[in-house]
Amino acid sequence: MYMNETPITVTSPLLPDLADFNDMLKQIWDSRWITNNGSFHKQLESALCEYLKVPYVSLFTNGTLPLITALQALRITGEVITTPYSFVATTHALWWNGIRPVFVDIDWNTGCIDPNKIEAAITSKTTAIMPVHVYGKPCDTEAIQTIADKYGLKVIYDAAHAFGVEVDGKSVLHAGDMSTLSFHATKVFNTIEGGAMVMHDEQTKKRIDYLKNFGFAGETEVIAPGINSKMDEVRSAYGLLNLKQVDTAIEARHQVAIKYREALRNVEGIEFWDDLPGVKHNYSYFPIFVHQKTYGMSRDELYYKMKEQGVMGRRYFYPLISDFTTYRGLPSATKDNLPVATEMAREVICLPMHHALTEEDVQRVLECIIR
Ligand code: T4K
Repeated sequence: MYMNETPITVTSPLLPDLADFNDMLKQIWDSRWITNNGSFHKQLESALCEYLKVPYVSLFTNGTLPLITALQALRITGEVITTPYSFVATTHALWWNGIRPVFVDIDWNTGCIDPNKIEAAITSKTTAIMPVHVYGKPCDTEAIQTIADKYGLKVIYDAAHAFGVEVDGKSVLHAGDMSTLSFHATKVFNTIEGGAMVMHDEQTKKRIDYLKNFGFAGETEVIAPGINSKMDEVRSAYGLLNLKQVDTAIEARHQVAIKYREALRNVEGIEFWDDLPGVKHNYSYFPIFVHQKTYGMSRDELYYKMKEQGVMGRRYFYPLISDFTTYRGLPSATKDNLPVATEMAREVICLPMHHALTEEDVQRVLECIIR
């Protein structure tokens, strides 16, 4: 029935006003300073510190390179405990550092790594834990830190989805040794491509700034085999404009979440999460879990039915990272070791969720699911 209508995609980028962006481009052109810690880069770093309520932010060109760089900066080696229920970049960052990923199962109530299962996975080679605040749901950071302290492990959070998320008024980005963000086009806050690392002290900020600039600590000094991951002035300017409208965008997402929850609450066989008490959410994703037996249709049947109607939900995160050819041979990659993650990956569909969804869009999505 909707074949001729515009597809409703899982997300849609938040775009700055073009005239405002043009004004900023003019300033960049006039200054002739287009990258390498320029004026808009500095402004965006300090604006993000203020918005995210954190002391130090280092901008990157995407959300994958700060993960790779964090592991380098902390000299992580051997084995790292991580989650299979994430975007593949999380585990790739370990592999690129020659580190062996050790997958630990997740908690059904959040999709995040289950702290109760971490200790059993620790060996003499374990040096760190890399959890993910998946969908922006905060991990149990206290429990994870307790384990890390007990065994002397570092904690690097992949907070790619957790822009602006707070627990009891405090940013989740304070947890662990470092956190990384993605500002990809598909994220709540985007700089087209982009990302950042959040750290807690000035020394680390300095070191990370060196590492993302080839390791240069001055004109003639290189302190480590660094990489090039500097955000340019054009994207920094774009980010400054988007930051001004991100709260409005998050509130629009919140309203969509309210409508989805109201309509789906009594649909048998469809499960979703409510907001967690004390948590400021960013509504970056809206996952539902399709219980085939009670819903009467499998996740994939519903997924393809939605697609036929032009409703482009996505199966984030299916397949599990541990099921990809690169990783499935690892001892921790078995279904027996990862029963919750395996079930979640089999049942999940992320519904369209973004700031520009109209009432009509929301109804079109819901009509596919409610029969
Ligand atoms: N850690 C985690 C936990 C992550 O989720 C990610 C990235 C990373 C690390 C790494 O961060 P980055 O290095 O990417 O900064 C997307 C994104 O490319 C990826 O950033 C994201 N996670 C992942 C979950 O999703 P795809 O392949 O699903 O995106 P794509 O191109 O299919 O886009 C999805 C939909 O968004 C489209 O159907 C329509 C809409 N869209 C997309 C783009 C790019 C637009 O409307 N306009 C656009 O320009 O991976």
